Amino acid sequence: MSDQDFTYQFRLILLGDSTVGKSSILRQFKEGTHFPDISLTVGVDFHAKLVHVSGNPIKLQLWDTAGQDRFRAIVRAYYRNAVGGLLVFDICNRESFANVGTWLDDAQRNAEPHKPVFVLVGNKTDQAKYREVSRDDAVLFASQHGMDYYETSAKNGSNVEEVFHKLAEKIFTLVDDGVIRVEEGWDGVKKGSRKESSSTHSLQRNGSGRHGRTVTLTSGQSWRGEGASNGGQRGPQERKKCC
Ligand SMILES: Nc1nc2c(ncn2[C@@H]2O[C@H](COP(=O)(O)OP(=O)(O)OP(=O)(O)O)[C@@H](O)[C@H]2O)c(=O)[nH]1
Ligand SMILES: [Mg+2]
Repeated sequence: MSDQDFTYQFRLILLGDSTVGKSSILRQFKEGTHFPDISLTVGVDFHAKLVHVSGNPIKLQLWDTAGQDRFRAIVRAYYRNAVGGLLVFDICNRESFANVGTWLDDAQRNAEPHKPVFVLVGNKTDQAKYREVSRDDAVLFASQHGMDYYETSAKNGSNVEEVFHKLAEKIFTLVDDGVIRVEEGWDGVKKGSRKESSSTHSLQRNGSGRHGRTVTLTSGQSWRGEGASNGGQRGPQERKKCC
C-alpha cells in the first residue's frame, strides 16, 4: 500500500488532564492491549491507524498530548491542524471532568478559524465502583457543547474502537457534505489517492447515507506519519510512535 493509499486522512488530537488515560486509550486502539506501566506523555506523541468508513480507507493521524500543565504551550501548537479529537476525563476523578471545559475552550480558541469536532470520553469504566462523575452529568455537558459522549475502559478495551469509528464516521459525513473542506495549508483533512467508494454515493442516493455508513477496522494496519504541522519539523519533545 502506498503512503497516499487512502480516501482521506483525518488528523485527530487527544486532550485532557494528566493520567485520565489518553495514551492508554490510543495504545488499546492501536495494539489491542493495556499497558499498566505506561509512562506519562512528554509533549506530544504521534500514532496512525487505518479505519474504513463505508468502504473508504481513512487514515487517522492521532496526536497524543501531555496533560501536564508544563506542556500546555507545546500542546496548543497542535490544535489548529486537528479536524477533531477526543476530550478525555477519568470518571473516577471529578476534577478531570471539571477541567474538560477549559480544554475545550483552549482548543476552540486556538483552532480558529476551524471548528474541531470533539467527542467527550469518560474513561476507566472498569473502575466504576469509584465513579465520581455520573453519566447524566457527562451527557448533559456533552450535549450542551454539541458533542457525543462515550464511556471507555482502556484497560479492558470497552468502547475504545467504537469512539474512533464513530468520530471518523462523523467527520467523513461532514467532509462528504462539504461542511468541512480540504484546504491548502491546513492538515486537518487531506485527500489521498484513493477515489471515494461508489457505495457511499449509492447510499446517499437512496437516502440512507448518513445513517447507513459502515465503519470497519483494518486490523494491524498503520503507517509512518508525514511529519508535524510545523513544516514537518519535529520538536525535541515530540516522539513518533507508529508502524
Ligand atoms: N483501571 C484503569 N486504569 C487506566 C485506564 N486507562 C489508563 N489507566 C491508567 O492510568 C494511568 C495513566 O494513564 P495514561 O494513559 O498514561 O494517562 P494520560 O492521560 O496519557 O496521561 P498524560 O500523558 O500525563 O497526559 C496509567 O497507570 C494507566 O495504566 C483504564 O481504563 N482503567
Ligand atoms: Mg499520555
